[in-house]
Amino acid sequence: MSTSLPVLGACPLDCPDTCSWVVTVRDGEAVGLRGNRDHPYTRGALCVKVNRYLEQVRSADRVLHPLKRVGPKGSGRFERISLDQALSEIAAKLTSIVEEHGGEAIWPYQGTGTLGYVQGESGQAGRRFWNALGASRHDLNICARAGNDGLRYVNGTPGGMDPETFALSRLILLWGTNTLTSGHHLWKFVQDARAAGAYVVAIDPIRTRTADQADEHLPIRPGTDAALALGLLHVVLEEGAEDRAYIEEHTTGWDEFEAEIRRHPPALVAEITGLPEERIRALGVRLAHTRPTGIRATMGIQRHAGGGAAMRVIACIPGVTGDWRHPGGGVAYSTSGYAPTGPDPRDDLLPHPVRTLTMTRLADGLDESVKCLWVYAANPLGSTSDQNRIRAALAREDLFTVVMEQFPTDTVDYADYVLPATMQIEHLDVHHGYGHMYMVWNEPAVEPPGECLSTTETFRRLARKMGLTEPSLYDSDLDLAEQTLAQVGISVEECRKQGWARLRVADPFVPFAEGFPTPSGRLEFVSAKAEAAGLPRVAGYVPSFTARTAPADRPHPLVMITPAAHTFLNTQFANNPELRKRSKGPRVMVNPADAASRGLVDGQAARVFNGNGEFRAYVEVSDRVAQGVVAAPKGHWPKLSAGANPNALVDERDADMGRGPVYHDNFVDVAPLSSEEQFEPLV
Ligand SMILES: Nc1nc2c(c(=O)[nH]1)N[C@H]1C(S)=C(S)[C@@H](COP(=O)(O)OP(=O)(O)OC[C@H]3O[C@@H](n4cnc5c(=O)[nH]c(N)nc54)[C@H](O)[C@@H]3O)O[C@H]1N2
Ligand SMILES: Nc1nc2c(c(=O)[nH]1)N[C@H]1C(S)=C(S)[C@@H](COP(=O)(O)OP(=O)(O)OC[C@H]3O[C@@H](n4cnc5c(=O)[nH]c(N)nc54)[C@H](O)[C@@H]3O)O[C@H]1N2
Ligand code: SF4
Ligand SMILES: [Mo]
Repeated sequence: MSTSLPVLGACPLDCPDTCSWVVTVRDGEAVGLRGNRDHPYTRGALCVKVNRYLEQVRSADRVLHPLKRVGPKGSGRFERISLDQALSEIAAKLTSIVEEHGGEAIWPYQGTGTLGYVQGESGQAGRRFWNALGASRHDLNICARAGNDGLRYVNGTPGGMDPETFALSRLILLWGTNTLTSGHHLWKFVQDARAAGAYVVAIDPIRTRTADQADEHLPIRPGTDAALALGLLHVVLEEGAEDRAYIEEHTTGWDEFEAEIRRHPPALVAEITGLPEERIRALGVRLAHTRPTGIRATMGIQRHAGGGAAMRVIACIPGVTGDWRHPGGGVAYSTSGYAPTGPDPRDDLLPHPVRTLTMTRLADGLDESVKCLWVYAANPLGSTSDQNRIRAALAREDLFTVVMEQFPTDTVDYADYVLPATMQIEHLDVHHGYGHMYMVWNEPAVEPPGECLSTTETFRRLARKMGLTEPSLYDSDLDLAEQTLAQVGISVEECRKQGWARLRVADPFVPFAEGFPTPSGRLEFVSAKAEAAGLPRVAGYVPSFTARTAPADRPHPLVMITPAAHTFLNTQFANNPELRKRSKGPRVMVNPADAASRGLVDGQAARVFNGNGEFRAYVEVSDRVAQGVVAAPKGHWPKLSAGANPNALVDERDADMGRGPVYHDNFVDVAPLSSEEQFEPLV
């Protein structure tokens, strides 16, 4: 009789929750996957997506062998070649590119497919190899950068509340975040708070499933959150509820910030945000008199031209109310500020200083100076802005493109070589959740199928092929995990045995009890660093592109938001038949009035378009979006959706900070499809 073995692992996906999971292995095969009940934050539940992770692992679609292009770029026509041939030919090509054009002609385009310290984003896997070649630096700013920067100007770190302390909050603002879709484990703590009498408010242009569960929903006009924050603080001042002692002891720049608040009375803020003045006042009064108030704001809020400024002003709220004094008070954006930095990237290996290329600016960046695009754990043709221009750039015959992938994505179709990548149960890694305070271990549970290689193993083998002798390029996965854990004083034994380990912080954790890691050591309402970066000195309202464009100047009348899809994780799982079915296909949510004026009815196929391009989607007529706003979830693969997804419409334009993307800040329009244009019904 065969025996079953439980193996502890971690969900690798770009999700704040980083679940600890248990794989059941029988006869060398993974036969079960469930959440680890012992994990204090995720407590045994996975999610609708990852419950199907093993289907993905076993999918007939998986890339299991190296592929070499035989058709034109974009055709997705390949021949299978041996691993040795693939690595030899790629190594030779890399060598010749470096010799002829210099290392900077290489763009190592790493994405968020896995967040691991060993194999993925958190540890900048591969960077030592790229440094040894003198490759261009890749700025992975696609997700959270504008918000991180906004928070840093105020608090000195993007780190804030420990999300577990929301159980202690008495007012909870879920601000530009769709908790029940994009990191649902927080909900238990929200429920605990509620059981103790907390009031929960969702601030979101869309009435999401999270907003449905809140006590109150404020359908704010997109890109106007900083104005709302100032308006709420205006009411706090009217109520005389600012914490003068806290302001005095722990903040700088109050006089200037106070003046900024005074310029935003609720009547004006009602005009800017489209929210009724009475509701702004009522929430302001609650905020004034409820301690602790916990604000959960995540990445949705900062995918705008004024998104960095929005997070900056929101970060100032607890400085005024003194909420940082209390567990359960403050702002929680990401806990990545407390995480280890990961293995030393060995920038000393660089032969000379190199340029930085920006992830959000792929179409612009892929000029003639780039001779090699190396894509790993990323699917830019599905996830990056201005899809049509990326497609054109990837079609360039003299661009040498290598894609390390698990699945035949749209991006893979443009590769010269495809290298098969392992999935999480097949390699070792260690993780940190950006929505909790734990390190999570991932033990390999099964052997890689076919000729799949992990990220680290691929780069070790290439380094050997290229004759590189630097010893740190050959560090083992276990070494890299140990280097990471050592930074936070945790042993491999502890993390591995239990599957997780809490960061060495107090419980409950009150982050700024000892002061702020800013230049002044205080919370900075006014920032010299911001000023030096060409930003406003005082935290304030910067309208998004759509919010600041007068109706007469709008190229198209509707504002498009492209939020997280419940059934996918970015573009991962969008090729899973069941999840695709549950997603109800590519769709666009349109307000009844906007639908009526365009002759659109529920369920009909339509084109959504602007000057950048178009995509096709089924219309969902719903008052969950206000008139003038449409919502189209991210993640569908273009090639499974009539050739494009919402990113065909998203401008390659910078947010106000960190060159972040502007996924929720574009004008579009929607029109019915003619009968000849109908696209394939869903599987
Ligand atoms: N199921 C699922 N979970 C995911 C992901 C996924 O694709 N699917 N993606 C993961 C990743 S990569 C990330 S970064 C996180 C992102 O998670 P979230 O931060 O939740 O990101 P979004 O879904 O982009 O936006 C959240 C909410 O912000 C709202 N929003 C948009 N613009 C504005 C605005 O101007 N003001 C306000 N107040 N709200 C606004 C949107 O309507 C949306 O409901 O989630 C992770 N979790
Ligand atoms: N319209 C719109 N677009 C968005 C967003 C939005 O809100 N709206 N959100 C943005 C955000 S927050 C993010 S983080 C980005 C994400 O953008 P990307 O970083 O491009 O992430 P994915 O689209 O998930 O593609 C990841 C790919 O990596 C592969 N992969 C997974 N694990 C591994 C591995 O271990 N090794 C290798 N080699 N490959 C692996 C997966 O199969 C998948 O194809 O998308 C952004 N795109
Ligand atoms: S995607 Fe998030 S909620 Fe789902 S299993 Fe992974 S970490 Fe957990
Ligand atoms: Mo993200």
